[in-house]
Amino acid sequence: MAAKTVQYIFNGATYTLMKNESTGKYEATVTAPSESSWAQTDHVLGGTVKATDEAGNTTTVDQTHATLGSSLKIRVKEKVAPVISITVPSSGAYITNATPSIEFTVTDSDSGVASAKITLDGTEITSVNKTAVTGGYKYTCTPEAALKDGAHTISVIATDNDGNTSEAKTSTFKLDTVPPTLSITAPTDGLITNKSTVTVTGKTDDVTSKPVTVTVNGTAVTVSTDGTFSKDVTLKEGSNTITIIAKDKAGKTTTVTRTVTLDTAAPVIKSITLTPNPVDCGKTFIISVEVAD
Ligand SMILES: [Ca+2]
Ligand SMILES: [Ca+2]
Ligand SMILES: [Ca+2]
Repeated sequence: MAAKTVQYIFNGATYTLMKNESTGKYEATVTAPSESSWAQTDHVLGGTVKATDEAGNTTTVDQTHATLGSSLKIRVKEKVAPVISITVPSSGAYITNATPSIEFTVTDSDSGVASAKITLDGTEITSVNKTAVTGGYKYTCTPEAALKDGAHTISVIATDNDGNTSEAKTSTFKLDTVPPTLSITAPTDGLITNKSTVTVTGKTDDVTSKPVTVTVNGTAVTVSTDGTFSKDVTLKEGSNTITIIAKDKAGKTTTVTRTVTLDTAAPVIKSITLTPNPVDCGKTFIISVEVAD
């Protein structure tokens, strides 16, 4: 006797199987769900097969069946790799800490993140903290040894629970722990002048993060490609402090100050005394002058 109907109930749909005359088996073509089965019990989807004969007798087998149940379990895998975002240090950043915090996130919208691996300049960082965020994890770590000044590259790859591995995501940043050089060629410190304008000239440089910006008393000045600069400063009568600050792209600064005194008032001769007066021929007398300035 042949079965009258054979049905497959799977993922909320019922399929009627057709008899393959060459094999005698009942078959149907079934489209797998659009989502991974990772979140299901044992990471698989089950199903039910129901066979009915002409007399109306029905046999039902589902995934709990002792011998056939395991044959009904199917693993459904998605194909989209996890998404990686390196947040700190961001690509192109200039930093001043030789053991910086590194942060990145890995998310996967379906099967979920299984693992992530970070390398710094090609060497894996093995001590990484992980906290859950929506759709994945945030990872934090620090370099295992202090970094040298210059460029460094972080690379992260990740794999989801369905075995999809991302392309490597990289971030290249620069460490700069050394402030810029700054030499002031004029004016000399302590200069006293009767000219109300003094020209500040100097030169700056930085090993890691040129170009350097320079301010004179808070005003930005133009720095040539060779690092030289020149800026006229108007002096007030009396003592003037000129502050020159050089700053590299990492934010490291070097400050030089110059004190310049402007004195435009000529001395005043207030009194002149000749003593004794009259004086005897051939004898000495003293001249005494009172000057104010
Ligand atoms: Ca995925
Ligand atoms: Ca620097
Ligand atoms: Ca004077």
